[in-house]
Amino acid sequence: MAIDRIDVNVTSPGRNFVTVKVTTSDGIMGLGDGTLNGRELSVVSYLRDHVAPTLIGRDESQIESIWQYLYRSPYWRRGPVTMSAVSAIDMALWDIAAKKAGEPLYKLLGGASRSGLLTYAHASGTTIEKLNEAIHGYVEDGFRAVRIQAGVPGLDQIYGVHDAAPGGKYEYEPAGRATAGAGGTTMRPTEESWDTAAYLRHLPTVFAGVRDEFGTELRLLHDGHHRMTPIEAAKLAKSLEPYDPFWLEDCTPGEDQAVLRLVRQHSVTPLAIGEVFNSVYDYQTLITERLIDYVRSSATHAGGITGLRQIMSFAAIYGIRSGFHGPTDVSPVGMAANLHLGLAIHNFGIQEYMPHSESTLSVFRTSYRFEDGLLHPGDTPGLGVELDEEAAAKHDYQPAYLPVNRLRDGTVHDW
Ligand code: KDG
Ligand code: MG
Repeated sequence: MAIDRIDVNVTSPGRNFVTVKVTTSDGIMGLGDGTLNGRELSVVSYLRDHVAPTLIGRDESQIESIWQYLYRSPYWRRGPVTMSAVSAIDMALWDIAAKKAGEPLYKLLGGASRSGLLTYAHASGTTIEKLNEAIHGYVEDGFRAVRIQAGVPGLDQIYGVHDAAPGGKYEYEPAGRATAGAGGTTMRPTEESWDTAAYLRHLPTVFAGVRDEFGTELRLLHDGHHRMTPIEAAKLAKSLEPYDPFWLEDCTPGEDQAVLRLVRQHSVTPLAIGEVFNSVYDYQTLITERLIDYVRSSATHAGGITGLRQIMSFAAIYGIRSGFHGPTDVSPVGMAANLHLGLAIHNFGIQEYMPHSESTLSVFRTSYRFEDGLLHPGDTPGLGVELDEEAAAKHDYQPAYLPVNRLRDGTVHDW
């Protein structure tokens, strides 16, 4: 059998998603997620103009061969746009293979290594009290791990910090949508203020406040969002040690792998990095020198199931575990791909889970489930996600950009 059609769906039920639909000559359909937050249309063009025409007529069961073809054929290897497109096709081909086998995808990846995936939620609050309120909501829902982000006195809006909606849930999407102005649509990433010194002083008090309220058992994670210099990151990692963090994520910009040596020299706080990475080569120094403890990539940005499995096999040799990226800009299709792989690999660590909005879940129907702090991909053949195209068509694409921290004391100060 062969690939007969490749369609690219763009929909915006609350936020933008790019989904590939591959249809085979015997009528089986597979879905793949190629959503790249803030750069969605680049991936759409890449898929429609440069990938789809080259794959029609190929044997859809040759997943590894097609992955290598898409990786090598552009000449320009890697990069987020290319790899998001590769990811989408790869996931769709695995979805098809599992549907043809009549099995949930994890069974084709070696079968379940565990009964469910330890999961962490996103809790945040502008104050420690509000943060604790949000954490209580997640603990009541059964979460055994939470990522904690809090406001810093003296700073206004902080990336990833938002007070929970009534009921304790966090539905914050940091990408700002375009606003219509007199001259048309205004769209540019906003430049926000930041002050690392204030943050470094405040964060240990946040951890102390949460530990006071919840004790020692709850796993606490924190995301530094690439904002620190190496020595600042080392200082933070060391100052959090008394509160036993599960991990400190993106403490420095990930592209400079060697600086993690300095953080490691000063602290035993576990480190996680990689949500902006897209290939195993981005991890070469980090993994071989054991500079991280958790791989943060997702199937959506790191080359699908095939690319992410490559990274995790490499990491396994060095005792490094997974912590796959699962914010709302990874679509339910990408989330399902993460879950199937996570259930199968033996070096699984934890899975991030920021549940999608009702609007998103009315477009994407999922079979994965959350019970007692654990996620499971479900047992529907394939990835277990359906795209309701009629519902998707009701949500037109809306440009949206993530903000950037650049300003300090009213002037540009890049980190
Ligand atoms: O698109 C950006 C988000 O994916 C990112 O802000 C989420 O840092 C993030 C996380 O750890 O989930
Ligand atoms: Mg992150």
